[in-house]
Amino acid sequence: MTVPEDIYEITNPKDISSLKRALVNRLIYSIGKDPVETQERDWFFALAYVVRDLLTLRWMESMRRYYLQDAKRVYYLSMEFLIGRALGNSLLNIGCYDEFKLVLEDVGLDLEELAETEEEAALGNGGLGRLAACYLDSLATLRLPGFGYGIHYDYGMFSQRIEDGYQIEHPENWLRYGNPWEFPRPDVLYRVQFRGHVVECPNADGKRRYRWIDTEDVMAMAYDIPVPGYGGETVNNLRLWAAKASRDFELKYFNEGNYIKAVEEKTQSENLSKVLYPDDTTQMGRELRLKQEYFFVSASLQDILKKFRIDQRDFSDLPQEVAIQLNDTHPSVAIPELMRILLDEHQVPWDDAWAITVRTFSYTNHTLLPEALEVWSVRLFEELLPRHLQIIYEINHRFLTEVGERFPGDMGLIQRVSIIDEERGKRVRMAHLAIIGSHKVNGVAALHTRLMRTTIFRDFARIFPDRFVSITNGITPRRWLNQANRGLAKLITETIGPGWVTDLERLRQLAAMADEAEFRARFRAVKSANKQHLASLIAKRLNIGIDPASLFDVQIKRMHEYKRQLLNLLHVITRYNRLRAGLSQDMVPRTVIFGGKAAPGYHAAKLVIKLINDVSKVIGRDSTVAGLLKVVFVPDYNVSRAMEIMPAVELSEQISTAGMEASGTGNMKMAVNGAITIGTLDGANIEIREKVGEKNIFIFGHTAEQLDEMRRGGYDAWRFYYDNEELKLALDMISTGYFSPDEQDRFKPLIDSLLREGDRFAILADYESYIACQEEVDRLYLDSETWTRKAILNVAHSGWFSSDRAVREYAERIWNTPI
Ligand code: GL2
Repeated sequence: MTVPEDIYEITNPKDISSLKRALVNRLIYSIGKDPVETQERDWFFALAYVVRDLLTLRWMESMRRYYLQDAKRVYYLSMEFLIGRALGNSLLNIGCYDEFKLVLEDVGLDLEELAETEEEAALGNGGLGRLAACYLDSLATLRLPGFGYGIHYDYGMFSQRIEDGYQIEHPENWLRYGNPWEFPRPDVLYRVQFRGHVVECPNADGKRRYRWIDTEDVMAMAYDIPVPGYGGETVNNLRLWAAKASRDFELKYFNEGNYIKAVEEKTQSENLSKVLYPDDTTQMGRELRLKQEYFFVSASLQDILKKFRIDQRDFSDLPQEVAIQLNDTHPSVAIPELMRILLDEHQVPWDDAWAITVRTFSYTNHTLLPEALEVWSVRLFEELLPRHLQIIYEINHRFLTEVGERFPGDMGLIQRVSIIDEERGKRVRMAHLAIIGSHKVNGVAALHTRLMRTTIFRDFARIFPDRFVSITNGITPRRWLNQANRGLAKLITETIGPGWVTDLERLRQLAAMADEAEFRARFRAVKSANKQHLASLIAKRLNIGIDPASLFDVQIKRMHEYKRQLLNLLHVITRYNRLRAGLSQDMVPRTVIFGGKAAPGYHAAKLVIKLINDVSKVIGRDSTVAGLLKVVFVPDYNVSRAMEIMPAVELSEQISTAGMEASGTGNMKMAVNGAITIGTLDGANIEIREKVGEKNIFIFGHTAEQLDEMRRGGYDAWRFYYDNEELKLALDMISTGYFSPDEQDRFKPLIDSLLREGDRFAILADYESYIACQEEVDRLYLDSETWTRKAILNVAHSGWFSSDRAVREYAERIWNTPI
């Protein structure tokens, strides 16, 4: 059916009166509230519905366009999408922010305040999930038919409260009032099988055929969330799957007359999509997690193949029509799943099925940390996915045979590259499966990719020399500059025009402005306003006063030993000691801000949170350092908090142990917001240094190679302790209860991990150069003109870190969908 244009309620989104009418209509007819007695949340929902309406039309147009163009589709499979709040972003992307601001003013409401009532969609842990969200924004902005597939968790990332300095986790029921952005699709429903067993059936053509039968099934129901690109022309889709009980369960028990049991089973199977695992750096091998992975992969592949119109097309066309990106190994069971569908359901011969599969998939690796690499016990795999295990064995057998032929006699190689780890009680190595089943494997920064090829995946790089590529991460300038930092965005637009929002490299034009005193003053005024704003938020929410004129020194990210918040604290304590010793003349007043969640079971990381809070308390009470040093822990760090803090950062702490942070993306967000980085030669810091110039970044510490060498020669933690008086003092203060007089050995485990357990993260080795580097920071900050100049150069040279550049690279080098 064709729809006449004049039937649409809002034909011109710039027409304030029609927007207002739509808003009030939604309030009355969709929310069912009388405008005379509404709460802010009601208005928020009414507004969100109007905005969604505007998105929906564009969304349908985009889908029609893709259909007509018969464009190749890109599917981004990810267990996490850390999208955050959508209202502000959507309004800016479709270009109606100011119009809606006026409409709301008319009814006595403030848009910014209203936006605060939105629950944030925290469907991710950290960088990996946020990266997925940035890439969706870029896919839509670049007008690429790129779609996200993930899980519709009832509970996303937990909310963090700090009680007596300790992290307490609370479930975050983000769907409590419903999600106004999503369309539930009860009609888009797929069956996902688990358990059961495999039988071999004779086929008419004499070939063996396998059937997976007697399975326990769960249904996957789709929820669609529109993803607007900048400019509003293209709106793509993020489809999230929620688990629903299959009718089989119910029937079985209802037929037995056991109503309660039937309902109980229903709840059980729906638990599958209940909660996001809140740990991104350790793999626990839990059954529910593997079920979540297969659940969303199976539903997504069924959906992808349905859209490919599998029944009418030749499978060999699939890789020309479809690219599937695996965001880490979490969705890599998609490889045996596609094989299963092709082999068992469509009788495609193995070699053809395998060629199709490898050409369709590509895999992004996000970490080298061994404890984060996914492995599943063969026993669990066999129990849940018996047919997939068979297929994995066959993939492995064929692969190892080939390797054996190419590298005869190298038994060590065969063992090392096998998908099955035989050493620690048979386990399936998902990274090996992902590499073998993909045509491209990418790392997320240059160093990360190099280390991937030379360390953990060295053998694979030899076997598949062309398979490994590096695509450095990026961040969307829409959310992280245009939306988060309205002041700087305005200054930039006034200076170089608005084109930077979709072509971030244009920021380069600001480089010349760094030498102009007037521009520097304006730039400084923006930063200063942002700092004041943050200071007022901290005062309001935490009841802590911070000096907006002090240097804002910020480390915001997940709490992890390799990220070394503890090293930052050692600097804070050293600084405190120097100030108390009367050495304040070389030091600028500083506010050191921390924020980040620790995985609930990660004791060391949680203890660091407590230490930060205890140090903060002691320093806060000491009048001798008042006005010179302050430590603040901002609770519940999330996307919304990040958007408040990023614009106010002056010193960006990116101090991970070299070789351990695959890329980092907070480092990019802060640089583009005019912070100067203090960091190690790790992840994307290296590329930030390349782009902004080594004079405009503070680099310290050992390189990955140096640390490697140091470890091979035997790392002597005690030597660092005895050789540096200030380090010794700081460590002794922590371990003897200076900051925890109520429990003197509270932090002993942290100090033991450094001195007695080998200091895995080389905190002691980098202490001295970190402290020296921090002294340089102070010297530079005293010269505010030079500092500002460097900060401007950071903005000017951060354009390359746009996720538009990254997505373009994926399109050209991996998906074969050049723009
Ligand atoms: C991570 C890496 O630790 C981080 O360095 C990288 O920037 C992001 C995105 O590539 O991926 N890997 C990971 O598991 N999480 C990350 O943040 N959670």
